[in-house]
Amino acid sequence: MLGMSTKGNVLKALEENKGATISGEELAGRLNVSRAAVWKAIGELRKEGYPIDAITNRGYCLSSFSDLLSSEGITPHIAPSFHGCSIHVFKTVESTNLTAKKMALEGAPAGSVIIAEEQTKGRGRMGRSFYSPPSRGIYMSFILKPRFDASKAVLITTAASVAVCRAIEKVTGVSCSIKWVNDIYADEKKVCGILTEAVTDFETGQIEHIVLGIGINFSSSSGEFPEELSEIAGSLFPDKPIIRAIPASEAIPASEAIPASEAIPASEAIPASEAIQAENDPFDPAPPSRNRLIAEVINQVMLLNEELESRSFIEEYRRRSMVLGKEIRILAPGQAHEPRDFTKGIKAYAVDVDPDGGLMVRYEDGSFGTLNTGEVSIRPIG
Ligand code: BT5
Repeated sequence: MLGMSTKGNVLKALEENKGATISGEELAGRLNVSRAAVWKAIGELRKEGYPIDAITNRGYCLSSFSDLLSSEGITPHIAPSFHGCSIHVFKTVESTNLTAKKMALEGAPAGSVIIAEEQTKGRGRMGRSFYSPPSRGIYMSFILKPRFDASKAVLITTAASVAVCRAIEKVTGVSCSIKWVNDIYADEKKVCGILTEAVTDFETGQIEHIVLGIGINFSSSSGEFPEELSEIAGSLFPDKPIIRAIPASEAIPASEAIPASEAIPASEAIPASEAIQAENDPFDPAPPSRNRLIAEVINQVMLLNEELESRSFIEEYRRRSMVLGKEIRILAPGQAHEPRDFTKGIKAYAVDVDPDGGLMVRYEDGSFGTLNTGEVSIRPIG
């Protein structure tokens, strides 16, 4: 992980000016380090895989196609009111929910967010697994403190579903709907799953923290999913171009001195205020980065988490629901593994979503019932 090192600071400055050129002189001045230190940091970042162009007489430019996860790349997009969130980015973990639970028990505060490039044991509900390949997805877990009656913690999942839809739409333009209770669909394929878990105090038995885990398929192509998911899973950018990787031979040796051609007169330095943000450039072919989407998920989740009690998002949840007004099958947990078999389960009609996020259904005999989070899986018919 990058700390507050020169490398981290250089990365932060490049991420803030992604797609634009910033001179070595400007970087050195801003960070109060030598040009040589900047040059060395650029070399290290390139070795880590960051596509950074060094443009003679102008400076450095982080390609707008760069898509490596880092807190430096996420933070610039976090809304000011949530700058208190502490962001932890890992390369590989078993499950970000597991790491978050451990960190919560060790005292990590509410508002901490744990993010990984890859999960080796990504988890779904009821012991199911969540396919979590490197570079292609977003795997993140929030440590949250339940603000009120913990039995209403299910509302966190409901609110998070709405928050993730808003974030995806805002950043990528891909429209999303929600399959009760925690699946997000785009183009009839599942692009996101949410797993909420409670962290209980061992001694008191009280719920101390809620861990909210969100997995988003970002750029897997349809052929990349394992066979058993090929019918179910989709991603936001199935045709996303691969980032330009810089061959190792081009990596700058740390020992290399600054070439004379690199000396940029101060007058030519591009002021940061003039740097173009890739996101605002309609001609920029680069799709939004995972860092950008992660930041927006944080913004939207934290925002709705403050409004849990008012249930302001329930109406939007209903509007985004894929199942309301449809005939559904209510499957027992074991049956949920057989997605294509619509003869199984109990037939019902999805009537409404209640203020606590429960699904109100009408059974074939005309009786009504409310399904609560985690009890069942459902599949819309036809
Ligand atoms: C979920 O469970 O969809 C919740 C997934 C939560 C994943 C996040 S990632 C960050 C955090 N850390 C974790 O370890 N987990 C959370 P469920 O509704 O039970 O759905 C699981 C089912 O979805 C599987 O049985 C598969 O059929 C399907 N599935 C597995 N991987 C998938 C993927 N990548 N995309 C779409 N569907 C998938």
